[in-house]
Amino acid sequence: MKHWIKSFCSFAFVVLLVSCHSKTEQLSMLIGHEDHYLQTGSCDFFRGRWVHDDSYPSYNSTSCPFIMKEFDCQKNGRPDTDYLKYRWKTRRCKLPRFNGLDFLRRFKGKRILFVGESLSLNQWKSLTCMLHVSVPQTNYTLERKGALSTFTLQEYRISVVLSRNGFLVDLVKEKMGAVLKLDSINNGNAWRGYDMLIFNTWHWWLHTGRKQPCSWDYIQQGDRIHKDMDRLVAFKEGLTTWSNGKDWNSSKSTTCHEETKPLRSSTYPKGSPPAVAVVKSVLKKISTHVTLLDVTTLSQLRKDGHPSIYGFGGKRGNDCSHWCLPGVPDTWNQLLYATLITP
Ligand SMILES: *[C@@H]1O[C@H](CO)[C@@H](O)[C@H](O)[C@H]1NC(C)=O
Ligand SMILES: *[C@@H]1O[C@H](CO)[C@@H](O)[C@H](O)[C@H]1NC(C)=O
Ligand SMILES: CC(=O)N[C@H]1CO[C@H](CO)[C@@H](O)[C@@H]1O
Repeated sequence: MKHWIKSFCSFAFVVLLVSCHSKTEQLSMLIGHEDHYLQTGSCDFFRGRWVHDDSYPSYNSTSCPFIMKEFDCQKNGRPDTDYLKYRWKTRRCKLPRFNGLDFLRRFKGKRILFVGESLSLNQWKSLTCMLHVSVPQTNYTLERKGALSTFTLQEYRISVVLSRNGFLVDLVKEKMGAVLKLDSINNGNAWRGYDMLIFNTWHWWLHTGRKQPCSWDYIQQGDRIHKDMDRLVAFKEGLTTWSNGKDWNSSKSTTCHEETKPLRSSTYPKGSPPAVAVVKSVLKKISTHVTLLDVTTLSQLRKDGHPSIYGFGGKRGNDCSHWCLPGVPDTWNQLLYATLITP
């Protein structure tokens, strides 16, 4: 267990592929076209810096009854609180503050699906908490069926759903073992019928076969079966399959421990993980309503935002992959909201 967590930490790069697609004209207009993916309107929401703001956090974890233990760093005994008080400040333009009530009114009747691994869980949980605290008197339901978790606010007929899926492309159990099929995406059938899809994949691609219970033993590329291959190449291929199939996409990453302050700069000294370039190159080739929520850099700057020893598993865990809530994923959702409401 300990060993697994360690490798998890050293592979802390993650690409949060966020893409939105929708059946409705209103949403497609909001989301725009392919050349839109790096910038929204004239404002690039993804460049800026973190500034101290005493009006943050925008909610207290105690007011979100369904927050998960692994993200509730304050409850888990994290002694410092400064990390809660940062706001993402964009260059040259104003980023709208997240307004849960406005979100619920605009997207009344919509079904929103997050697809991905545990960072999707982190973002999904953040969004459901942010929506709940904006209408605390409104009844909600939360149910889990297999890999699907659904948060519903009946009054607004809105569902925010999480589908746990590490690779997007298919992972199939065969006689020889679990095969990751770079060319196959039957998974995608389950994504139909949603109004908005938000994808996130990457860090599972870095794990080797036996380390993870839900990982692969072989990778299949066309007719060829590989015991292993260059992960970035595999990632690109899987992503291309996904981009040919349905709708999606964005990015995000990290490393931590005893970090209580963000980096003050607006760029990350070590640059972006190579997966980001892969995502951008795949995205360039696609033409539907996909927006990249390019949150990699802004998250890399927040080395203070991880649970470290105040997450799942406590001192033995040292989680440098996920994020405390309230925290950085709230900003991803603020950016999602800003992207959706900006013409
Ligand atoms: C959250 O609320 C609890 C209980 O009201 C309070 O003790 C705690 O200080 C609050 N945390 C923050 C960060 O404001
Ligand atoms: C919320 O649920 C409770 C218990 O099921 C019910 O009594 C109440 O009327 C509901 N409130 C609203 C606003 O629907
Ligand atoms: C899987 C998926 O939706 N891929 C989409 C990615 O975006 C490209 C461009 O929008 C679409 O063509 C794909 O359908």
